[in-house]
Formats: sequence, C-alpha cells, structure tokens
Amino acid sequence: MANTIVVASKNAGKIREIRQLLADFPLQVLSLDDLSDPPELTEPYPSFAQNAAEKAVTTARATGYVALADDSGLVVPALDGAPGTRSSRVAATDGERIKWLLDAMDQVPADKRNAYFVCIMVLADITGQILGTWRGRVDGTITTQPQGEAGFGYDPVFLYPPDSQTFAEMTPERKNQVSHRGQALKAFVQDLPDILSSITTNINSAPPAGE
Ligand code: ITT
Repeated sequence: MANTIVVASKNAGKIREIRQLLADFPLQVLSLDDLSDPPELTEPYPSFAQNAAEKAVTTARATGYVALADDSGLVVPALDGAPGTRSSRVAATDGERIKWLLDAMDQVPADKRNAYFVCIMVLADITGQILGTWRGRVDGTITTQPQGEAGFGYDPVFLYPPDSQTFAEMTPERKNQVSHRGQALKAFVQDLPDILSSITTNINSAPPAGE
C-alpha cells in the first residue's frame, strides 16, 4: 500500500510509457482504469503545471492513493504556441488531431516548423499536498505528413532531428530516452528514495481522503 501510486491519466499511451519507465522501481503503479470509481478530471487552466497539479490533487484526494499526474502537450511557435495545453482537445482522435495540425501548418515553411513537447509531472499525497513537480522538454520539427506507427498522439509528425526519425519511427526505449516524459520521469526517479519515505509517512499519519 505504501508504495502504490496511481497515475492520474486516462491516456493509454502516457500510462504505457510511465509504466515502462517506472518498471524497475519498487512501486505498484495503478492507473485510473484499475479503479472502480475513478474521479472525473478537468484541465481548466492555461498552464501545464496548474493542470497537472489539479489532476494529481483531485485523484489523490478521491482515491486515497498518492497520485502522479502528467500534463503535456505540443507547442508550435509558428502557431503562437498552439495546440499547447489544448493538445488533446483540438479534435477527437489522434488521426484528427494530426490532420488539424498539418492543416494549420499548411503554409508554414520548413525553417519555421520547429516545435517542442512539454511534460509536467506532479505528485500529490492523499491530503492534497504536492510532493513534487518535475519537467521535461524535447525540441523537434513538424513533418508535412505522418511517418511511423509507434507511440501515440502527435508522434508520427514530430521529427527528432538528432535521429532523423519521428517519435513514431523510434523504438519505445529510444523515445523514453529522449522524450519530454522520459526527462520528467528520470528527474522524478532521482527523487524517489526521499519520496518513498515521505509517502509512507503521509499514508500513516494522514486521515483518509474526504475526512
Ligand atoms: P489525461 O489528462 O487523462 O492524462 P490527455 O490526453 O487529456 O490525458 P493532456 O491534456 O496532458 O492529456 O494532453 C496531452 C496531449 O498532448 C495528448 O493527448 C497528445 O495529443 C499530446 N502528447 C503529449 N505527450 C505526447 C507524446 O509523448 N507523444 C505524442 N503526443 C503527445
């Protein structure tokens, strides 16, 4: 129990990557899909950090588990920062989101197609206290058509220049090495020994959620 965390996400791609990156650590990693009555999560704020905190705090309070939330997205300077915190909401499916992006960038020349992924991770305890915040960012460029089948979200159109491959053409291991989520989770894992003792303390000393 003390070493159980719940990932405050319904995004299967994110959950898979987080599970891979935490596989070697002494943690039982649940997701909202493992819970019978998962909380409804909202992302009402204009910043990744605020939305991540909202999701972590709501989930930890509602479930009684320490919760790790990931708010992430794609920032395209040529689109004034869009889709940004609205990355999951510009359309209903990954395919439609990619079409939205490529259409929006139809007239953007090659030298202005730079973009980056951001990931903010927040861990909250069952009282709603934030135990830590970790960040990652990876820079790349947006292709003119999808390339590759792996990953999720905008991966088929996000080219990582050092490898001359999109995230959807890489192995999952390689994406985790360089991605925004991989960076944030590596920083989280470095803090994990301290956090585990903090989690134990909080679970033993705090009242159950809702009291
Ligand atoms: P949860 O809130 O349930 O975690 P979500 O998909 O709504 O899921 P976000 O609001 O953080 O999560 O939106 C993140 C979106 O950004 C995600 O849906 C993708 O479209 C995109 N995204 C984030 N990380 C990505 C990655 O590693 N590869 C491709 N696209 C990514």
